[in-house]
Amino acid sequence: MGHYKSNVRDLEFNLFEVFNVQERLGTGPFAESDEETTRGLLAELNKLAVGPLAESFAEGDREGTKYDPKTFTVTLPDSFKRSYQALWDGEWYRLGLGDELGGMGIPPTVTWAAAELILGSNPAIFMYMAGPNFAQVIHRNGNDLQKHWAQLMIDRGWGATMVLTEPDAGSDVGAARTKAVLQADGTWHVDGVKRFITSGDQDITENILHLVLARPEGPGVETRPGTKGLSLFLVPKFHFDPQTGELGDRNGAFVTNVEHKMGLNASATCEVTFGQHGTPAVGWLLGDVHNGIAQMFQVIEYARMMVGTKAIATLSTGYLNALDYAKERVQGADLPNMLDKSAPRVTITHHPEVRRSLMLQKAYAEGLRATYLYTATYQDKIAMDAPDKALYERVNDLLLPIVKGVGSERASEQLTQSLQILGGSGFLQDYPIEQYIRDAKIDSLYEGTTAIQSMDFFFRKIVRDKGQALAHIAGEITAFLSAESGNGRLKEERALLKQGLEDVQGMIGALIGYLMASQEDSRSIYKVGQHTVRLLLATGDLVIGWLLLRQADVALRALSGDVSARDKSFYEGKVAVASFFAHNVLPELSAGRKIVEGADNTLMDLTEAAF
Ligand code: ST9
Ligand code: FAD
Repeated sequence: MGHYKSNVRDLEFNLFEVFNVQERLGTGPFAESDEETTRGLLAELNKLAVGPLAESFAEGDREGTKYDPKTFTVTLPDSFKRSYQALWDGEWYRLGLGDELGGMGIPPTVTWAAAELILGSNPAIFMYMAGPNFAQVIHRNGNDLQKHWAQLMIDRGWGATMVLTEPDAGSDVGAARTKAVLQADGTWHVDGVKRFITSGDQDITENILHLVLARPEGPGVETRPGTKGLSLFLVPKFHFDPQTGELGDRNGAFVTNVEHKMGLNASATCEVTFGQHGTPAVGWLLGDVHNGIAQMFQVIEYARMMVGTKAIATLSTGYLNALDYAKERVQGADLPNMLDKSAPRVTITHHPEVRRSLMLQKAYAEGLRATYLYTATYQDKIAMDAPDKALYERVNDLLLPIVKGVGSERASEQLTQSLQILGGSGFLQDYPIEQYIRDAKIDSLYEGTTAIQSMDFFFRKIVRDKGQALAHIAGEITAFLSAESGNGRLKEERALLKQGLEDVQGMIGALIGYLMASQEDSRSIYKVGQHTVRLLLATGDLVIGWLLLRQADVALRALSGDVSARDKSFYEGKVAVASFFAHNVLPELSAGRKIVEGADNTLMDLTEAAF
């Protein structure tokens, strides 16, 4: 058996029993899809994920990428390349594409469910396959010729990168110094050093198109500071015939270093130097407009959803590996018999602490899966041009930092608990969890650290939005609370959820109060800054608690009818995990609210020397 333990049953439960994607299949942009083919698609991809894709997961880590500074090139392990090829040959890159570029015509919920299988099995493969999706952004924003290039990228299987970060411009993208100088022929010469660029080079695709943020200059070009002064340039690794895509000379974008990392070692993280090795790095302005940061955010939104889903996928396989181990490992006596030295030894699933930990891992793995799929339901509605599309876009925007920020933080935290279940064995490379932890840690760092996600969540997605998207979600939770069902079985849990909602609303109220007060006393905003991560995580817990209870509701209804023995256990697990989370996690939100309401600035008054 390979390392990857997928959970197709839970994916299908979310899709068809909770979020009713079948109501959208066969309609509008998804006219060609139906339930049977969707289930078939997941089954087929699952076979690939647990087999050929998972096969190179450990070797990709141990062997890693190889960099040759003489030729500025990166090579990948052979086994990893075979896995990539299997995914490409199956045309799975079409999953996320719209019809105009040969997509599969399936809703985003199904796309992301499918993505989970790849991301849980071998996430670096998914990242190398960014070309078609980035081509879609080029197609959406490009001029007619660039739209054609987007199609070429897909037809010829090119790779792609997103190039923002520089040594002095990480979270603060607007500090970027890389410039692009306008040439007489209308092209631009990009000049600067970017670092930490994922898939900056590889030996699996014939060409790579870099999407580069740089500051434009030249005759008639206004140079502005900050993110709003950045434009987005298309900079190929090799020049190409604009009509046929036939490769030409090497362009001046060279990988000048590859980082040695804690994990995700099959994914090449590169320093890319533009125009400083004797060859100009020629670029083309995307869509002929200076609107770089907004264009790049179209890529970033995909990538943030991807990163959250990656973390959640890894947590799920970590939990399932730990569960399998715990069911086999015999150690110690059952607690009531602890004083009887000759009592029979039991599997560790009998120990209350092991059970508690496994149930919390299950809650976050399944609750976060429900969270990213719930988010994707809004992407379905957006794709369908639903009447309230503008609101749904805001709701999707509000949920993204939860998927990315909460998904990555909870995955890291809970994966260390998955490892703990294996005792000392968990520390060994004989089991995949130590690699999961190393590979998943990056998820709270790239695509905007958790601090950045939390500030985006509060300042942009709540305050600037005037709370509209937030009110929509609160309305959904309130509607659930008032729709009494489940024969009163979840009464206490609903009360706990109601309290959780009030606590999160209380936290937000307090933070808005500090923000308002900062108009008089500018230092008051520090009180907000100290607690945005707390708010993000608390809102995540609230959404998870709610979605688990929604699932429990569905499960209780299923249990009142005829179900197979296997389904009975599945549904009972759903009820149990929702109740556990409500009783063991949601009450913590009240403490969080107290802390936020009692915020002061002593932390900010302290001198650096006192730390
Ligand atoms: C990175 C890549 O880390 C790591 C992994 C790469 C993996 C690649 C492969 C991916 C494959 C994906 C495939 C998907 C496939 C799917 C299908 C699969 C089957 N939302 O607040 P302001 C815009 S890359 C939207 O003033 P500051 C907006 O235009 C590096 N737009 O910002 C705004 O203007 P306006 C990642 C937003 O203070 C403008 O920015 N690096 C949002 O100037 C200015 O906004 C980072 O992520 C948003 N949430 O700058 C940087 N926010 O206001 C992190 C801003 O008029 N840092 N805009 O609308 C930040 O995000 C900062 O907050 C900052 C601040 C840079 C935006
Ligand atoms: P910094 O911005 O220096 O942050 C350091 C610490 O300070 C963090 O804890 C951060 O949360 C905190 N901090 C910073 N600013 C604030 C603030 N205003 N308020 C509160 N806290 C703050 N970039 C690309 O462009 N393309 C890629 O493909 C890409 N892939 C990557 C792959 C890997 C493996 C890695 C490690 C990075 C990658 N990155 C990529 C870069 C990544 O997006 C950045 O590392 C990330 O945005 C953080 O920037 P930084 O590392 O400079 O940290």
